[in-house]
Amino acid sequence: MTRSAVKTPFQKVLVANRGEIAVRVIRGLRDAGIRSAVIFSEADRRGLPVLLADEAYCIGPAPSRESYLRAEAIVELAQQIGADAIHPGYGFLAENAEFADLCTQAGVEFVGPPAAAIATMGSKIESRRLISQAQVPVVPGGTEALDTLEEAADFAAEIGYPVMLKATAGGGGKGMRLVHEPDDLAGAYRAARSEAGASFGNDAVYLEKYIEQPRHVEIQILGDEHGKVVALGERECSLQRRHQKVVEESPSPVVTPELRQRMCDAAVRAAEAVGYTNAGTVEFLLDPAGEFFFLEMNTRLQVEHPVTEMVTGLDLVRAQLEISQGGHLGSEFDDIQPQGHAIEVRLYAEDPYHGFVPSPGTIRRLRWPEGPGIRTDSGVYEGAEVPIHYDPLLAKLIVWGRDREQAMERLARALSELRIEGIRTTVPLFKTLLEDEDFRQGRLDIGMLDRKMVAGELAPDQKIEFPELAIIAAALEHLKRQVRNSAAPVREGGKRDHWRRAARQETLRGNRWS
Ligand code: MV4
Repeated sequence: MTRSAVKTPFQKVLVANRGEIAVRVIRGLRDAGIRSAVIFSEADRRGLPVLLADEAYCIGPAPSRESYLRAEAIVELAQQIGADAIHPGYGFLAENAEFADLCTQAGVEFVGPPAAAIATMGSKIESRRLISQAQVPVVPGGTEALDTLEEAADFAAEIGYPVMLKATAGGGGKGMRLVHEPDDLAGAYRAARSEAGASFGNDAVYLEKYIEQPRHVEIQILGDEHGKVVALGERECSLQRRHQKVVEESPSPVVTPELRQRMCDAAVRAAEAVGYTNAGTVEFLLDPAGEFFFLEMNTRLQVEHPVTEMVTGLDLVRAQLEISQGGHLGSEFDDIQPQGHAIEVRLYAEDPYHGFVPSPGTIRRLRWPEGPGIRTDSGVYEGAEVPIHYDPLLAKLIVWGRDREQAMERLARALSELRIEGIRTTVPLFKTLLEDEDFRQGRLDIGMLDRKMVAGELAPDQKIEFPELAIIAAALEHLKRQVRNSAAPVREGGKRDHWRRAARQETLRGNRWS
């Protein structure tokens, strides 16, 4: 990228985030030779970002409202320490138009799009209007708020059931209701409005046709401040639960070069329609017939940006920084084609087999996988505390292979090397997922993970690798326990389960730490 003469280069940037994304941005800054400063809450005093940044400033107590969300205090801090810009990461203040505005007013560059673009994309009906005018296919439905139940009923009858009620201020599934038939509309309409009101302080809702069994495919875009917008290909993000993505990959197993071109062109038109600059993501639903529809735009760097980095060779944080310093997107960003295949799995401090309840605590042992095609983006280290106050994403494991098969092989290897002890994580889920035939074949849709979890198809401990060893180990374990508990009677029920569990534990013990 070439620099503009208008803006002065950054010397110091304040990272207004925590965890793995703060670490990612700090790394980008160091590569670019820019000094990094990071904010932290009292709960994150010993966090990895604090260790890695050049400067670190406590911004308040643990609750986000009193720390990472203190817009004014963060901007003031940036001014005090002489930071030229603020990088918001994702979450917290990243998609807050007022915060972006506040930065600009204070003469601190906001590393992200203009406040107006954030605001426009924050309104679902406004963005649908603008974007359909730009010849981007949007999900069939309305572009007006439905003020009465009667209006909603008339419009639903017109577009045909099933329909989806959505909050105009929404996103992320809040205030959203699926309605299969006219009899269910009244209840859903009331529920959607009250949930929207409670969540967004705005209870306006509109209607869309419901798209069945779609995939979630999104396009990464970059826009510079001189009118150039480029698209960097897609990420397949269908594997999610409750609007929380779990696995992402690029390219999508079903996107052909021709479809990619059309989706990329549509994403560029969507970004241009709102005067977008910096990094952004245009989300689409891709239906089983191969038709795609604009869903919403995320006006930030996303969690899953590394899969795009792995297949394009680009550094998106670096690109963001260059764009914010007035840089031009050069020809190296033109006609990007994915090279090989990347898969990311999100390592959450959550127990996937108990409703994904958060599992905070101390990471007692930690060993990252290494070797060809492996990347870990982490916010933790051995001995670190995982606080309860924030999103439980610990790290992301990203693998690259020449094709999807090799990426899956390497993911299996990486997961077999990875050890995280002391807290529960989503790691065992990925091991079973890699053995799932639908996943292996790339047969994904947005409901797949929930269906398989409910059906118990991704349950752990489905196979014992060395049956003979396991039986001997189990017998030993059983005898030990019988001796230990000799006063207590051996329970009859669940005996087989107990044996299997003991066998499993004993087998695993054999190949633990050196
Ligand atoms: C939809 C849809 C089907 N049809 N809209 C979920 C969150 C919000 N961003 C939009 N969402 C959806 N909108 C129509 N007309 C299905 C979803 C949806 C979804 C979308 C993307 C990724 C995961 C999802 C999980 C459930 C529902």
